Amino acid sequence: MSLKQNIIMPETIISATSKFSASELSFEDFKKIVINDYRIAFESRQASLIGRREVLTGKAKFGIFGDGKEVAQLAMAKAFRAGDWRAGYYRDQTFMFATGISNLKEFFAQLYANPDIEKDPASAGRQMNCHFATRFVNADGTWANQAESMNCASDISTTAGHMPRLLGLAYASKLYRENKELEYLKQFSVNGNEVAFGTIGNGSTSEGLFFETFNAAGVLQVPMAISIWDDAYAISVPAKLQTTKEDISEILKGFQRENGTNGYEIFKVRGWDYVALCETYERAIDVCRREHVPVLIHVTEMTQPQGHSTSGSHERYKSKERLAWENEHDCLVQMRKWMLESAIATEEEMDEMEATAKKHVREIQREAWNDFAGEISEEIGQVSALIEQVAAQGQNSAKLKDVISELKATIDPGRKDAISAGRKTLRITVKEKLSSRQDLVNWLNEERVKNDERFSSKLFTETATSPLNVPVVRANYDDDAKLLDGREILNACFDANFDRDKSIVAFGEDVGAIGDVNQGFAGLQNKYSDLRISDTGIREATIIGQGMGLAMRGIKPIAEIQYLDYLIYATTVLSDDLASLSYRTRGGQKAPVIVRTRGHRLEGIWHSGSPLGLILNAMRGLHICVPRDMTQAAGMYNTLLRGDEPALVIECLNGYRLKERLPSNIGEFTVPLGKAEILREGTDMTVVSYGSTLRIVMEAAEELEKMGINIEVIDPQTLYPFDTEGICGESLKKTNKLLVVDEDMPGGGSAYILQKILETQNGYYSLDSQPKTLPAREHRPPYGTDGDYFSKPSMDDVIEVVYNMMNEANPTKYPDLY
Ligand SMILES: Cc1ncc(C[n+]2csc(CCOP(=O)(O)OP(=O)(O)O)c2C)c(N)n1
Ligand SMILES: [Mg+2]
Repeated sequence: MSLKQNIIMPETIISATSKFSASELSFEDFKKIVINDYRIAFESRQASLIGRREVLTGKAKFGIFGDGKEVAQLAMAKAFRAGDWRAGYYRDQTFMFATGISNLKEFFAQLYANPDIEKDPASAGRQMNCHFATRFVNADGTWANQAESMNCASDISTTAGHMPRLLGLAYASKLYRENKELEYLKQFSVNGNEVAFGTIGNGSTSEGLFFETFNAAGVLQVPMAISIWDDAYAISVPAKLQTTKEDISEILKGFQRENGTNGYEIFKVRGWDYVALCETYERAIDVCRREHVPVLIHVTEMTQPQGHSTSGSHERYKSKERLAWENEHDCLVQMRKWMLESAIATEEEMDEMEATAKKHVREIQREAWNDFAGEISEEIGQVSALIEQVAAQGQNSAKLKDVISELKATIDPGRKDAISAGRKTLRITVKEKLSSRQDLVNWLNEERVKNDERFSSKLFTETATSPLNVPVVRANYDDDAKLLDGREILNACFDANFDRDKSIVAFGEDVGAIGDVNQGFAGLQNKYSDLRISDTGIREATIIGQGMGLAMRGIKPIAEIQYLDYLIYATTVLSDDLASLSYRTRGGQKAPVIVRTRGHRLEGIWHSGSPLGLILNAMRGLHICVPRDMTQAAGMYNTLLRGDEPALVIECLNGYRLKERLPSNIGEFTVPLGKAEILREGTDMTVVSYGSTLRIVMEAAEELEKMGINIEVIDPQTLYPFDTEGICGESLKKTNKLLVVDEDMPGGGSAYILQKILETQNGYYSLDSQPKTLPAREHRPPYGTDGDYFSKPSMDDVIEVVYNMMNEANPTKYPDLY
């Protein structure tokens, strides 16, 4: 029997890395492919070894690597096609090298935190090493062609945090396959044939996000392929303390699809068995792609040759026996052994290849370091020369010489050192008027602009199609405009938008069949199909993830969270993933999800929340819209659906049955983001409020008028961006008094507004009395009308706070109330 017959040659080896068809593949060709695979894995291992050393010698700050996981990733790469997606975690460098999505040079650039997009396209130095991403937003803001490229959603460090988004990436393929109206979006999909590959560590499967995603994908039957890299540990905590029965695929067996049921195809394979891995991936991905069935590939017996990360050593917590077992079952050791036994290469050939690979990786690492350090060294040179000139011209040359020598003595200096030396020089010479000092100031100013771009840019993608650039269209009203319930106004708005743009979808709990709990979507599923308006399980985190994945793939999702109080269940996805996406890729990726929810006062502890402080602090990177009524909400949806940045819209829970006039251009008019509106002009005090408290403030204004107090009421409409024209600050110039009313906790949303008005808008300089906030009490609102009255700001409260501020300023005119 020939060797060729002895060796099973998986189809995937043939199709992924060569043009050959199975029948044409000779043993020589096969050998070449395997040897090339081994070289990729070996180079990847070298990158891990060198990477760790670079951290331990101080050139890089932290390192986490894919050693011990290489061979499975070769197999996964073979099954990966153009148009496919990966959402994974920090162990996947070998997959990235094998597919060509990334390379060694970029790997090292990111390790050093090189802020140049060209050098680290994944994150421009913003993310820790092995956090991968492809850039699918072009420099001009347009979408790259995703159907033709291999795609990688930007990784995050939170374990399992990427899973909800993986669901959405897979769900997009389902919509592209089943909804023929989407065929015009050719740059995103070819008939939904794409698979979304996910990777996750064994320990991270303990997270709720993993289980939530897993179940949702089984329900939705989406082409999602989850690989679990199982090395039996999660840092120091062994499988025994992580997973029931210490075996994740064993306990997930109930998800296996059976005749006539939905569910998964589940595979289990050892992480050092190259042939079995290639076969498994070929079979698993084939069924996933063709049938749109989610698959689980549990890859066991993986190792960590260097331990978890550079933060510690695994000798501390692994037994000698375990360490010895890991040495023996190292996937490279096993693959090498198999190659020798199968006569794919001789020992000498392997040795030679390894020596060349080692040298190659070393060279690339040096180049990456020189790229990074070279630029900084130039800046050090520039600042040193400038400081030298200041020293030569002024009175402080001795001190400045120390600054320069300290700078020059710094080992592996960063930009921080250059800038800090310049700033120190300015402090030392604060009393000197020197032209050279001005040169230094100019240089620092120029560098500040560059460093702002490097380190602080692109919280939003800021493309030409940003919602901030959507033209303002005023709402028009016919003379006989209908007076409708607020929910009907929204319904008309959604109807018009779904009709206009076939890529819009909406989903959430009770959104489909009944058209949401307040009937904003009533009747629209029947009209537009359940591919566009659909129900989901009770799974807030993956509702947002579903939205994220869709939005990344060119579909425009409205992802609904039933009540604002339940947004907290989705906070990890909103905060860690969605809000940081543009920033962490420096504008290379976007996910314009519109999160729709309803909140503020209604009834009880979990249906009356208004946690704007939490939202504003956790979700910078989303626009935060707080419409006072449904018409304003409709205008905001019209804006957001024409833009391409993520946003949260919080409708007023108690506003759906209040009557509003229907604009004749309900699907067209837009409410611009960041545009505050003066609802009532006044001269005595500026009162800023938003959402449900605005109506109370307006009612209080009537009463106050009768008491001779004339308040100006301003609705910022969006809290992020906040009043970009400074209308609040301008108003203070007239009234000199400021009150902010909301129903968040003290120091929450109202404190944010104070900071914006007093500091950003310089409102402080216009005040003649202490600015005040009138928020809710520090506990959540109890159930019932009295619970609301005694814990949230009431009309009485607003009147009294305003009156007392007037009383303090002029007690004669406004005597004590009581
Ligand atoms: C939400 C969250 N909790 C904790 C951590 C800290 N942490 C980083 S990696 C890790 C272990 C992950 O183990 P596993 O999923 O098995 O992956 P492995 O590193 O073993 O490949 C932990 C606890 C984190 N990054 N995110
Ligand atoms: Mg693990």
